[in-house]
Amino acid sequence: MKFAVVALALCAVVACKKAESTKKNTAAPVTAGTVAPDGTRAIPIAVKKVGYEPDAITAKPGEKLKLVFTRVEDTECGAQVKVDGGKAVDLPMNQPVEIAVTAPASGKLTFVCGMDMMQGAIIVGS
Ligand SMILES: [Cu+2]
Repeated sequence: MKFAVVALALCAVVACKKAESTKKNTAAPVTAGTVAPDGTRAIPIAVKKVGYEPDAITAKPGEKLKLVFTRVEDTECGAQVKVDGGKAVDLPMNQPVEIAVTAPASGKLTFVCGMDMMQGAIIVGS
């Protein structure tokens, strides 16, 4: 129990720092990725202590995406990810975990850590 409280406190500190740096990252959203023959775009996302890299990804309305999360740094915070308010998915260390999503018609689709602290978003542009 005590450990959980400490982990949560650490997580809050990281999330706080992250909130500041997110503003910078959002200015240059990632448009890259590998497009499969069926049109699905795979986007590698590294899960680090400071958050998701990239944490802002632009997509076309309704675009089919495959988010490939890889937890590369051992952080309690990044051990699980929830995409678009879905259920928490475990992210083992250094093991890519693919999550298929469809970009919304407009606005954004967010992904967060198991504790709703680290955040990233798929941002729909034209
Ligand atoms: Cu967290």
